[in-house]
Amino acid sequence: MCSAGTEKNEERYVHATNPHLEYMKEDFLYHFNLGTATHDLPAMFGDVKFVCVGGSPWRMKEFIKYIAGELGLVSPDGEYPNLCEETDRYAMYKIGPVLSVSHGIGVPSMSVMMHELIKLLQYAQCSDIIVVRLGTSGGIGLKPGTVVVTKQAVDTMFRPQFEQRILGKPVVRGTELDADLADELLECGKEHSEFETIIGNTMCTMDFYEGQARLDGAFCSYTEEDKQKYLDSAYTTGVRNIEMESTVFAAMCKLSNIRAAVLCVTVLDRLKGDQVTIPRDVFKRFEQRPQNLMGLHLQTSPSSDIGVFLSL
Ligand code: R2B
Ligand code: URA
Repeated sequence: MCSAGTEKNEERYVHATNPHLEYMKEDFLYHFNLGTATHDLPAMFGDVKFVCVGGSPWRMKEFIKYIAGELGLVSPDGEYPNLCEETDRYAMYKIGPVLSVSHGIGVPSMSVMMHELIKLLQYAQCSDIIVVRLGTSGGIGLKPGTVVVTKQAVDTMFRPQFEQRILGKPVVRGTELDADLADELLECGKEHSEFETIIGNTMCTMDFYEGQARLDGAFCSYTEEDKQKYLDSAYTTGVRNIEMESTVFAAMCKLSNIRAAVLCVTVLDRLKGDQVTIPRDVFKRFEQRPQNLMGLHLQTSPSSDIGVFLSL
């Protein structure tokens, strides 16, 4: 049904490559509580062009309210219902062509959400989709509050790959992101002089504590010097921030023919410490920064041309 066109002027469809899907009479997206038999997915989501994903349900609701305001699409009753009704696994909000979805913490949570999101976009016959992860991260050698546009999502050995165990065997997938989209987001960053936006590699880990070389977890088998050496070597290979979802996110977008980017604000400098102790109001200000860049991108960048989608 959906082809994976990538030529210029050719529509680029979302491509869930699983051959078994074709033989399923219906598909229930369990963690979204949405299904092909129970919901008219093309009617609900067929106009989606931009999907923003982020860890927290609250932040993703704030994002849709913010974007609605920026695009002049404020809902008449001021309400933004959660489209994943009666499940608290993930939250999903929509305004015009923009969908906002939470993904929780870590690779497994992101992976489950992405399987269902990719299928949903395919069932809704969406094309020319852009998906951006808006998140928080620990910076390396950066002033807290800096926004990092991910150049390459790398694993804990600084390789641009994601390893998944399938049928008990390792399967390695590439994590390339869309370079043009990253450049456009970086350009948007230049419009915001109150904080810095840079491009660099993002290291994705399976854990917040030992996985990110922290000294303040419940367990720790290495010294402060070991930690510093590891973070220094990460920096040397181009890593500028650390978070917990980028590699699987990038790998799954690549497999399904979706243009994708990762945009994370840093909430501390890991060369200076491990604990995230910035005041709550500063944190809230910081976490709005990736949203602000996305808002600007939607209004101004060549990939977005939101005006075209709004007048469809
Ligand atoms: C960044 O922040 C979260 C951990 O605190 C995690 O989801 C991530 O990638
Ligand atoms: N999120 C992470 O994964 N690591 C940090 O240090 C901060 C936020």
